[in-house]
Amino acid sequence: MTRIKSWTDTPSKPSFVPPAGAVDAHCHVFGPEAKFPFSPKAKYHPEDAGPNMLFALRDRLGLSRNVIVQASCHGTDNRATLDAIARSNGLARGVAVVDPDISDAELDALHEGGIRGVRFNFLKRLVDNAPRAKFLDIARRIERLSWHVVIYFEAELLQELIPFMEAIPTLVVIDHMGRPSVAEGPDGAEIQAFRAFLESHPNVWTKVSCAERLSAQGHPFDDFVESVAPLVEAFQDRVLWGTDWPHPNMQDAIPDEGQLVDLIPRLAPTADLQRKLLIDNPMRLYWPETRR
Ligand code: 0GY
Repeated sequence: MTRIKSWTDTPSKPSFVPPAGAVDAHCHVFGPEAKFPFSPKAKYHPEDAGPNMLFALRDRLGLSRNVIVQASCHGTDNRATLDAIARSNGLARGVAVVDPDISDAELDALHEGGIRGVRFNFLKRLVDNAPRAKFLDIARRIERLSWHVVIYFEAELLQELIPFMEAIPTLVVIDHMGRPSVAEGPDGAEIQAFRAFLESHPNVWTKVSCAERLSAQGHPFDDFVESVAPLVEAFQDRVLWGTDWPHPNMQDAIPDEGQLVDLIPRLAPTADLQRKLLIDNPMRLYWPETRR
């Protein structure tokens, strides 16, 4: 497999200055492979994108903290994610991917290492299978740690997954809004279906992220902004934002993170919304012990 480099070395400096304490609540690390090999089941083989690069990007963008989500290329070996968290001086926490037979002691060790959630991935191009009964078992096991579940699926699975998500006892966070089409604007069928789902499920949060994957138009992502800004307004206490750096597996239209940061004031036009999206909401989930 050819190694994929899915990020740019020279992101622009954003015009928008995030409020102090802003959290990038969806990003990943890859390797370094020599220390943390990729899973034999990985569907893509990235170049190394380690913690030093992530923290340099954080600083360049004017962000303060990271939530590192275990990427599918590392399977259920969370060592690269844990290593990055350990090097962050307390400024990163993470979301793990675990096997159903993980022991309680191993879950406790992940908690100690800064993990605050588990991810269930339903994308066929990223994982071989998504065993729902086993996922539910994991969800029940992590409840005692006050973790949450992060779910990644595509829009056509939304209705089918609702009973599964309703059976999850913890808070649920949906990656990238379950990848709706944004080409039709805020009244588009997939955006409306997702909005209805959030309205009827108060324990479900979402990440208003991945303009670069969801936009049919590309930069300046007007279709994404028009479709997603109403969700930020409507669900302002349940939205998170993230860069998705290093943009796993992207080979065309690799985004400039400076431009992604500049979407924030278009998605969340007031200082109040920006504070909720970038600080209050992610801090509540990932650093609940921090009194501000
Ligand atoms: C994302 C999106 C993707 C990949 C992964 O774990 C992963 O490999 O999440 C994707 O390919 O859409 O959220 O980073």
